[in-house]
Amino acid sequence: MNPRPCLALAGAALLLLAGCASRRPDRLKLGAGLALSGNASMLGQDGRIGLDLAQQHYGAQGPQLGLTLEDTGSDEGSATLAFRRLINANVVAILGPSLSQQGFAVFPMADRAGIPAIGVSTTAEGIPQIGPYVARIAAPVSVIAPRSLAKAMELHPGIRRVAVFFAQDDAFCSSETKIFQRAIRAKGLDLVSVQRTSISETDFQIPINNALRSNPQLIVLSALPSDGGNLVRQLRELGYRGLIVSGNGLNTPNIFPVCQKHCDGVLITQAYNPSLKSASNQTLLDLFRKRQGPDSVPPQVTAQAFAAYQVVHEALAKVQTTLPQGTTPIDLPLKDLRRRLMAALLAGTYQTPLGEIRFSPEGEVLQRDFSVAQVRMNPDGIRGRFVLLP
Ligand code: 1QQ
Repeated sequence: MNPRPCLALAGAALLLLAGCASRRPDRLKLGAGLALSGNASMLGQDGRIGLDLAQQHYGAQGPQLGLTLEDTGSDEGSATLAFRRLINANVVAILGPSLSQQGFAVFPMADRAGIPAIGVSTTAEGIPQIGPYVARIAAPVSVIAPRSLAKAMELHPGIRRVAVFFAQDDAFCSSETKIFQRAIRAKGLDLVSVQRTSISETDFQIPINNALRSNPQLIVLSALPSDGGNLVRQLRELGYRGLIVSGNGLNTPNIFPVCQKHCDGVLITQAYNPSLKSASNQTLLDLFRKRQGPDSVPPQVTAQAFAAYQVVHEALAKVQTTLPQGTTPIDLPLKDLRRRLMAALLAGTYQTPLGEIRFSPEGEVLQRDFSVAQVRMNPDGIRGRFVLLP
């Protein structure tokens, strides 16, 4: 065999290798895992829009970020596979997942790998405590849930008899109902019925009839969008006329086609106020309206996903300021960069579309502004709005 071509080939390979070793990627990879399929995709799709808009706005500003988005599906198994792919892709941080039920499975993976993981809409108790690399942008159920109950009592002070429904096979619903039930008792109300449902059910005739036998004046739901939307519709179809308070699981306009005209009147706390006057909210509104139409309003999860991207971007920019001249975050070993990013993220204060936010040392979001909305459906019974109450 003539050694010449072999030598030439080996030389070329060496040159290629040297080239690869010295060529660093031109931007960092930011990972995201959201429920883009399955029941929870009604929430995940809202999040995806927020990430797309943030990528549009922040992606090209230094430090430049490329977004790698994976579909976590709506269960723990699919979320685990998605997070495994993100970890293997050497992302600098991960935004997501959509559901607390998934978060309890995947946050420990990110934490063990030393990758900052920022929950976008995971509100159950105990999420930030999973580990030092876990934080969340979504305010916890303990802060959110009592507000809608208080608003219901303000609107109808005569209410005494309250029934509760919760999906027993979802970590967020089980966590949220504990907060609701505690708040109901703390107000001296009578908890006349507690009905356990499932996120995979769509027919609630039996638990509804059970609850209605105790004549509730208020019904409080902890459910996800698909089961919860059906539950609201069937409560009305089976004759319930009283007030309905829903937890965070129905916090998306994507429930409107499910409960249709029967969504009207549902009370639900909002961690996002679209009419907030701030530069960052104006940025979100402008980008959202350009994409979805001039009268459209970003849903809460869209604003939360946008804010999650924003805090990572701003924390990376902060890391940049601590580096020697001529060095950028991408020059750091990834492990070191992730450690510095997490420390910077927890130390910062951020002006986001959710208002000013900070984090506790444990990674819990500290947010000041909340509102309670009431769903108002259009006469077509298909489209509607979350109207913020004074
Ligand atoms: C959670 C949630 C979701 C139901 C709302 C997006 O709050 O799983 O924690």
